[in-house]
Amino acid sequence: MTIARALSIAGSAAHGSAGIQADLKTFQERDVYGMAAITAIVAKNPVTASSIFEQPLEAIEAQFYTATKNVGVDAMKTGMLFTTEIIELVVHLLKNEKDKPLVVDPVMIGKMGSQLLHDDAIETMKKQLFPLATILTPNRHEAAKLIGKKELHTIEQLKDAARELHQFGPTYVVVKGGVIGEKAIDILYDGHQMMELVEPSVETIHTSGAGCSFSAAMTAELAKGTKTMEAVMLAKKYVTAAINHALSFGKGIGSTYHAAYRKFGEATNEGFGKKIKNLH
Ligand code: PXL
Repeated sequence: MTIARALSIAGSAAHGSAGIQADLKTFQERDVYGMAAITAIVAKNPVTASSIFEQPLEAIEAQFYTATKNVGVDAMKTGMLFTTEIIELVVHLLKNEKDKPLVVDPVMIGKMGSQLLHDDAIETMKKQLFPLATILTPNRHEAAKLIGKKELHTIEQLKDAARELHQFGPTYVVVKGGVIGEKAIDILYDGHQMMELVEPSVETIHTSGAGCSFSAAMTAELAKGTKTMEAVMLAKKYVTAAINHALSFGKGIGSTYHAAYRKFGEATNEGFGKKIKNLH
């Protein structure tokens, strides 16, 4: 049997909703063999301050080679990269796998406010990593910061940000707009066409891991050979279901439910905002 293989180079989120944990769960859900190179460990629960345990560069490099040389990859994704040194190493490593699709999720701040990327690493990420990306997937806050704006509020502002970020060299830009009015809107731009991906918004605070899972689902589809536009649209359906069936564990911001698309199928308008589940 053959199976598509995907590698995530990202942080470990001990709470299980985001980071490497979200990526591996999503790869599994999308029938892709998942691998991980952990850059840092974020140990927290949603109500306490987090600690970040950066991993040594040799450990990151060894994980990358284990995955790419012993197993092989069909697509890759980057998430939390934390420092300039880690970005420079990852850029160097990725050049060995240049022909493989790459999703770059420019993770900066966790849902509870932990800083997952040093401010002084932003320029290196823009200049060195963005040009390697097949898809660049900032959320609206990251997109604003990357183009030196305070916040992006309107769809037009999201589109302008997508145009500006495309200049750094990614093939596609997806700006994850989040909720705008009654809708969850993302912008997809390929340098020519601007598309709006629209789903009804879900009324929930339990969205931890949504961004990671969205970009991981894109990575899984690219690993399987799905064309980029279709990969993004399938990923949007996957993450909409995951948010629609979000999990609350009783404290703070809960988790997107990574298995929701498989278990409950495509989200519909019916019951939106009412499907918040508390399994514990
Ligand atoms: O949601 C962004 C994110 C990414 N990566 C790691 C995280 C988080 C948020 O908690 O911990 C490792």
